Amino acid sequence: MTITTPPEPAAADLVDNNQKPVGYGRMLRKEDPRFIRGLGRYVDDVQLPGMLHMAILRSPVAHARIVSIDTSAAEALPKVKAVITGETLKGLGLDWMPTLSNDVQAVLATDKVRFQGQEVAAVVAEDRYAARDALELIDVDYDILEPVWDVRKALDESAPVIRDDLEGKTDNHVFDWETGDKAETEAVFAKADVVVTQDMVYPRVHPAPMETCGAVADFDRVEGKLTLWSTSQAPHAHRTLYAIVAGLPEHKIRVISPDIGGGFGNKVPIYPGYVCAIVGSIVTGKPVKWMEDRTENLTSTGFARDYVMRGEIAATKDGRILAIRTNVLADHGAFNGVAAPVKYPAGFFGVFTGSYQLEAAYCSMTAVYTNKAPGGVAYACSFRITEAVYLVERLVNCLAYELKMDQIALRRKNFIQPDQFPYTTKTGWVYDSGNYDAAMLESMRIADYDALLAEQAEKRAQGELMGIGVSFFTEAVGAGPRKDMDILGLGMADGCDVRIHPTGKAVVRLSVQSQGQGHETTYAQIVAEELGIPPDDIDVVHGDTDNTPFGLGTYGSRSTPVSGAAAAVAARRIRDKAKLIASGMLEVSVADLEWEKGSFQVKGDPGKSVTISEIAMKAHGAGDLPPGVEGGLDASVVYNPANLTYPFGAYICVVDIDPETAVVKVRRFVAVDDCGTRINPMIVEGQVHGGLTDGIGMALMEIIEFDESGNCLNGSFMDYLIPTALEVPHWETGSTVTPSPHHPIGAKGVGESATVGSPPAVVNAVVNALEPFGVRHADMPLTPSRVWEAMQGRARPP
Ligand code: MCN
Ligand code: CUN
Repeated sequence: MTITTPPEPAAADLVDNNQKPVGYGRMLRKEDPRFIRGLGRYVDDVQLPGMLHMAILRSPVAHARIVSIDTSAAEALPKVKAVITGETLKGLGLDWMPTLSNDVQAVLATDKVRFQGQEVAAVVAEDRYAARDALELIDVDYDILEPVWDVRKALDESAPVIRDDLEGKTDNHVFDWETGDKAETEAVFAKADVVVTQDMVYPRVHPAPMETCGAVADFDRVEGKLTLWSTSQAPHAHRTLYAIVAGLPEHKIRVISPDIGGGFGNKVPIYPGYVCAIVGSIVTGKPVKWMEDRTENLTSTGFARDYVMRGEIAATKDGRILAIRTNVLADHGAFNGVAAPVKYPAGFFGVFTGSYQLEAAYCSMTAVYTNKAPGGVAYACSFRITEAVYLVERLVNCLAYELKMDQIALRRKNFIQPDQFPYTTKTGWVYDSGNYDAAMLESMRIADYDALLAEQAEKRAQGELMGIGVSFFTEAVGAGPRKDMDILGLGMADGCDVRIHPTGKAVVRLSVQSQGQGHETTYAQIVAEELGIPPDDIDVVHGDTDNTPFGLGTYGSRSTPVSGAAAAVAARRIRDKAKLIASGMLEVSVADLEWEKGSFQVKGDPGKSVTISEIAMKAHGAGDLPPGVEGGLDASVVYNPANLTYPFGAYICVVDIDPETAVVKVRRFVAVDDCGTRINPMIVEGQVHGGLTDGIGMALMEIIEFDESGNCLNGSFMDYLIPTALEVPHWETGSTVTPSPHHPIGAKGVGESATVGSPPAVVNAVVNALEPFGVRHADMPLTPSRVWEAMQGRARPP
């Protein structure tokens, strides 16, 4: 077995935190000293005087009418301070709340429960134990209804109507959506030599962040001010929604998201628990803490995927791809709680055209309600690009299988070429920049693709099951241009304030919010690069609506494309102002000054210069500034991106399958990512490592399933398997750099790239290994039993 170790970073690439001044490079994370010593401050670490604790009673059944709720025994428990039901909330107009996609969701059920785990009542007590004990004493009489658990039957005439709360609703239909040109696509399919059709399922999975969701609500009756610590990826957007929903004045709400133990999209929605904690605090006049347990997180919070897809690909017999067509059935659970820009009911699934030049493309989709938890957009999904990339990358391999063509050769023949960018796809997306073949070739070089093919031929001759799987993805991240992207009417711009103190130290305030991505480091690096101030002298503040500019938060890998751009532009504005001040200090005209990282110097006389800290002192200090220049050295930018950024990558996965047990072992994984300019290559690699691990999890073991009664079968880590160090190989990462032409520093987002790109590579590898059995497709998760069934010619959908 050969495992290649990636080359050590070149010395020039390594950045010492103390080396001054510095900018981009492999700087160690500024947040790590606190995290690795257990000194992070998470929501559950918040302790306030007199704080009470809340627990939530959840429905044990998937679908039932609520006949009655008796809370008297619970209320009689000595330590119990309040029991809240849907009826309590109804009095406040809070029994239903809007979701992020213009649906409504029950905060606490009043009429029916619509999924197992749905919130029914909340108890506020002196401690967590008493609150939990009290839950047992609440008596709910349920009239059980037939559940809709099979998405394929949700639209049957006989299916019970889940959302009878919606006026005039007589079925379980959520929306229909289409993109591309149907007639044109039909015409291209009609003339194609080869058409390959494949049904595939992207199963329901869960982001399962290490920290579950929770909140501490503190309503100050004197000030009339609500402070809410919550596990939120979007504190500003949440605050605005609380203002709108609860009718609280927005300036009297402060949302703080302290350290977050992983989000992965799970912490984008507003959950009933947050609202109940707020109501609990208003009712009791005391701070109220609510933290979910693992089962609550897995069974009731934002899931991901759950797409049943039919894909069709049309090509010439020599492997020129002509068109792709797909029909999707989307399971949205009991409430449409998808968090995507409102114009995009299916998120950015529209990029299912992939990285290829097509003559036509068309997609139609139907979304339905089922008796399952709401969600849909989560788990590093890039707004459903995970599903899109899986579809197209599986289809390309099905085509390669039918044409008996090499999977890489087929891709290379069809790539969009460098001189075609900006490239408008058949579904209307404008890819900003790319050099796909370069990334593909780099992945082949690292993997030594020819040697792998030779090894596979040898192993096959001996009856061994070795598989090689390739995927190539293009993502669309950085939502987005406010002319076409908003969430509930809030434009998707994000902000950054940069303030330079008199002594030259800086504070950077961001509207985006880190959940582990290293923002405290990388935003300091962006400003350091622009201003020459050492990153250790730059503090990054985020996750507090009272202390940061408004913006829509972190998801869809949008922080770097949006707030990252804002930080660079703000720093440049400061540099422009610093130049004016420097010209006064040096008594030369602005035209005679040149910027040397960290100082302005007189052209041709480097001895005459002023540093950025000298300028900062002057900006705040005594004496006149040049005419028209105000004191201080601050800048504030709200960035409206011109376009999304389109990172891409080439992945090669090598698996071995035990022919006796059907256990899949991922032996090698090569990932070449291109996210344009890399601010901190070490952090980028960390993001990629995490995403690749996600990909192995989804491809091989993760699934949220339901039985015929609508019971969730994966409510604990005993039943919801996630990958550990044992299942993942030594990652072999590489890079190419194709800057984004419209981003001020040429950076593209990367946080979700590997989660998006890796599942098809793993599945392609497993299916490739099973080629001797005549297997063209098998659905995730490729557990030993599913692989075994595929080997017996009985591949089954989940
Ligand atoms: N970066 C860089 N150079 C680039 C691009 C990014 O150095 N060209 C750095 C950024 O500065 C940032 C990190 O990489 O520190 C990720 O940046 P970006 O791609 O902009 O993504 P976001 O910061 O917006 O993070 C969101 C993304 C999403 S949507 C999910 S889901 C996910 C992911 O990040 N959730 C995560 N990665 C995660 N990593 C951790 N540890 N925890 C999560 O919850
Ligand atoms: Cu879709 S998961 Mo990330 O966008 O927070």
